Parts: sequence; C-alpha cells; structure tokens
Amino acid sequence: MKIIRFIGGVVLALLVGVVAKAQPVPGTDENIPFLMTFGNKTGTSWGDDNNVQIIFFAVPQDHNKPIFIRVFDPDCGGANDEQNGAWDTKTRFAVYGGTGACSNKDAQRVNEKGDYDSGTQLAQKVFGVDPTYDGKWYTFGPFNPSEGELLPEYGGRIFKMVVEGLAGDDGNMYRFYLTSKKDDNMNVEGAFAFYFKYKFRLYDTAEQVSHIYPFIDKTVLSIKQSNFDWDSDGMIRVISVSKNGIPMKVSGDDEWTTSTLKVDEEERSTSWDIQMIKSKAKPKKNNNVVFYLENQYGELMPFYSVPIGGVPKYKYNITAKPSKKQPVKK
Ligand SMILES: [Ca+2]
Ligand SMILES: [Ca+2]
Ligand SMILES: [Ca+2]
Repeated sequence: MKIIRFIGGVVLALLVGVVAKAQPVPGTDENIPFLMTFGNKTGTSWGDDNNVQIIFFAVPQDHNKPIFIRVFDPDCGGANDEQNGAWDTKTRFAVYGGTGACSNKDAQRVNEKGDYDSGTQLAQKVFGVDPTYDGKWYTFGPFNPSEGELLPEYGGRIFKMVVEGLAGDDGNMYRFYLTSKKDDNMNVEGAFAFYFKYKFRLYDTAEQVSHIYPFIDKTVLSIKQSNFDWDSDGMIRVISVSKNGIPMKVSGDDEWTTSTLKVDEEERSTSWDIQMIKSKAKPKKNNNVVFYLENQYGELMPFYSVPIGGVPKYKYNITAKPSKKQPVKK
C-alpha cells in the first residue's frame, strides 16, 4: 500500500498497481483518446474555446531521481490531427516549475488570462508540421524533482505543462506520459496528474465510454459542471456511492451548458465517476469538447488522472428510501 496526502488534507491508501494508470494523461481509467489544442485562428465551433490547455503533474516529495514529460504526436499534421484547409498550425508546449507554477491562481482559472504561465519556465518547444514527431514521442527533461513547486497539499512537487495554439486553424491532438526514463514510458512511483479544465477528443464510436474523476473532499457541498461544444452527442452521467447514473446537461454546437448536482454526505472522501456516453444513433466524428467543474463557491475543482480511492461503485443501500407500498395489480 502506498500512502499519499491529497488535496483537502485527506490521507488515502491507493492499491499498488493503480499507480501505473496515473502516469499517462489522459489516464488509463479516463479512456479519453487525445487531448486537443487548436491554433489561435480557429473558430470556437471546432471545439476549443480559447486555444490553451494546462496540465499539472505531481511528483512525490520523497522522489529524488530525474523525471521526464513525454508528448505523443506533438506536431500538427499527418496522423491523428484535425485538418482545416492547409496545415498551418503552430503549437507551443512549455514546462514550468518553481514558485507560483501551480499556486498562482491565474493558472487555475477558466479564462487562461493573466499569469497562467506563472513560475519558472524549464523547457519549451514549438511544433508545426513535423514528420519527425508525427505519431511519435518527444521528451522534455530531465527535470530535477526539486525544480517543481513544492505544494504537499497538491501531492508533492508540481510541474505545469502549458499547451498553446500560437498560429493557424488546425486541431493538434496529443497525449502525455510522466516518466522516469528519457526514451520509454516508465512509472514515477506515486506520481499523478491533475487539471482544472480539460480539452479533449471523444472517441468516434459509441462503444467507448470516457470518464472524469473529481474527488469529493470535506469542503464540497455541490458541483456545477460546465461543458462546451458537446454537439448533443449522447449523455453525461454521474456514478458514485450514492448516485446511480444521474444525468448532467450536455451542450450543443459551439455553446456552453451548465448543470449543478448536490453532494451527498456518503460521497465524502470518494471520487465521482463522470461518464461520457456517446450517442448510439448518431455518434459525432471528431468531437472535440471542453469540461470543467466548480464547487459551491465557484472555485474550480481539480480532477485526476486516476480515480482517488478507486472507481466508485453505487451502493444501493445508501440511498434506498422506504417507499409506500403500491397495491399489487392483478
Ligand atoms: Ca489550416
Ligand atoms: Ca498532434
Ligand atoms: Ca464538439
């Protein structure tokens, strides 16, 4: 068993074996094919509201060996990416550490304005069309864990990846892997990733269900979800220890939609499994979406590359309410 201190001061045990699923972003349990960032000349109807994505990586405080952050398919062109006219998009990937990288509140807002690129820039690279990295990995690092911002309440030393569409109007699809090896995806024991706003591609087929896992600490009373450009593609629902598929509102084309759900007392110190189930009748192809969560104070809530405490299972007994006996029809 590995003990990790998480946001809200809650100490939880994660089973060995779960850790490996926390290293890729999107995480294994999230089952999301790609993150996405479009060039800054793209209309929002393509699914990206403002052409910036921010991902945080937490490395345990006692980890003292170098770490690397790898990006799969960082270029925009060829396989995986979404073409709009000629390929003309440039995407910057930049890694930050040091004071303010995560703790600066501008890095934890929806609008990505102000000092969202706070902290010390440790590395950056701009990618256009580049067959060298098409369908391949690019590695940032090595980074000394001490270069991250020390925030034990966020899981240790925090590194920030900012992805920004600097030019063009095409969609860049990519994934990350936090690794202990330069040329391979090897786990950094106890590390994980978290994000306050997530921009990604849904699968094209209805058989795949994607997930997002916020953790309910002792302060959260209700959760308001916001999603953008879902294209009315199926449903979003919550499974938890006390919720058995409660729906969240889904947006249409090029619009935001929000809905709010109360947190039940039984849900404290567990995760929600927010499931994204595509339309079976008319699954959208190339569906790019944006998603974020706020607590009752309007503060963004992080969600995690691994469900903290495990994937929640609905427990019928918790919410079973005594019902009035109905007369039996004969
Ligand atoms: Ca283009
Ligand atoms: Ca790409
Ligand atoms: Ca969309």
